[in-house]
Amino acid sequence: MQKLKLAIQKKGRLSDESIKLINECDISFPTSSGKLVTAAYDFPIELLFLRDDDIPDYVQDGVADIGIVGENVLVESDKKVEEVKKMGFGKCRLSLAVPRTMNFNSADDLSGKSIATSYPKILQNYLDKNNIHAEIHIISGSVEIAPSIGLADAICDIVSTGSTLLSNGLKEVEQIFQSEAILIKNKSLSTEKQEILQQLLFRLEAVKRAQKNKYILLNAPNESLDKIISLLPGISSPTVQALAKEGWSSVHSVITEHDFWEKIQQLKEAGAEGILVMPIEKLIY
Ligand code: PRT
Ligand code: ZN
Repeated sequence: MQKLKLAIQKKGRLSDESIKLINECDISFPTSSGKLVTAAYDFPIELLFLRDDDIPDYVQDGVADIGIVGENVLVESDKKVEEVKKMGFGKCRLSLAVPRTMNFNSADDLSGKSIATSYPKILQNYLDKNNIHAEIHIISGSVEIAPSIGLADAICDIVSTGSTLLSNGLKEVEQIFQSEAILIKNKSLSTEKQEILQQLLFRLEAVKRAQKNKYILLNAPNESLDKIISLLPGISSPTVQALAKEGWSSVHSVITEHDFWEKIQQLKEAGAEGILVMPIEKLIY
C-alpha cells in the first residue's frame, strides 16, 4: 500500500503545532528518532522533517506529496503546488517598517529609498502594484538591524507581536501580506494518495471543529426551557432530559467558542443552573 508523504518543518515556529495537530488526528509516530523520514504507526503516512524553505519545492517535485508551510514562504517560493487548507496557526504578517524617527505619511515616501528584506518577490509585487520605485536589498536573516547599520532605509519583514521592531527602534507602517500555516499538495497525486489525503482532511476537520466548540450541560426549570433551547441551537437541536427533581430538566448541547461568555450570561439570566462546560475531542457532523 502507498503512503502519503507529509513534509513538516523540522525545527522552528511551525514544528510543534504541526506535530500536535497530527497527533490530535490520532496519528502517532516515533518522536525522538532524529530521522528525516519516519512512518506513522497507525495511518498510511510518512513524515518528512525539512527546512520550511524547502517544503514548496519538495511538494512541487513530488518528493513530498503534501506539506505544511507558511503562506509567506509558499508565495515567495513561487512553486506550482495546490493550496488545500489554511491551518489556523503560525499567523503573522509581512510589514514595512521604518526607523521610529522617520517622518512617514504613506508608502510613497519609500520611493527612491532602499528596503531590506528576505521576501523580495512579495515586496516587489507590492511595490509594482503601488507604483513605488525603491531598491530592494535581499538579506537572509536579522533584517531588523539593517537600518541601524546603514544598510537600508526601511525593512520588510515578518511581524507577529511587534516586539522585535520595537526593540530595534523601528515602527510598523504598512502591512503588505497576511500569513498563516497552510496545507499544500502536489498537483498530480495518485488516486490512492488522494484517498489517504481525504481521510486525513476528514480527521483534521473533526479536530478543528471540536476546538471551536464546547459541550455544555445545564439544569433548567421547565418553564425556562423554551428560552434556553432558543439560545442553544446545538448541532441539530439540544437534548432535553427530565431530572429526578420535579419540574426541572437537564439540557445538553454544543456551543461555539466565539460567543461563549455572552451565551453563558444569557443562559444564566434565562434561569439555567449548574452549567457544566467540557472540551470536545472530535466533532463529526
Ligand atoms: O530553519 P527553517 O528555515 O525551517 O526556519 P525559519 O527560521 O526560516 O522559520 P521560523 O521557524 O522562524 O518561522 C517559520 C514560519 O513561522 C514563518 O515562515 C512564518 O510563516 C511563521 N511565523 C509566525 C513567523 C513568525 N510568526 C515570526 N514572528 N516567522 C518569523 N517570525 C520572526 C520574524 O522574522 C521576526 O524576526 O519573529 C520576529 C518578529 O516577531 P515579533 O513577535 O517580535 O513581532
Ligand atoms: Zn526558513
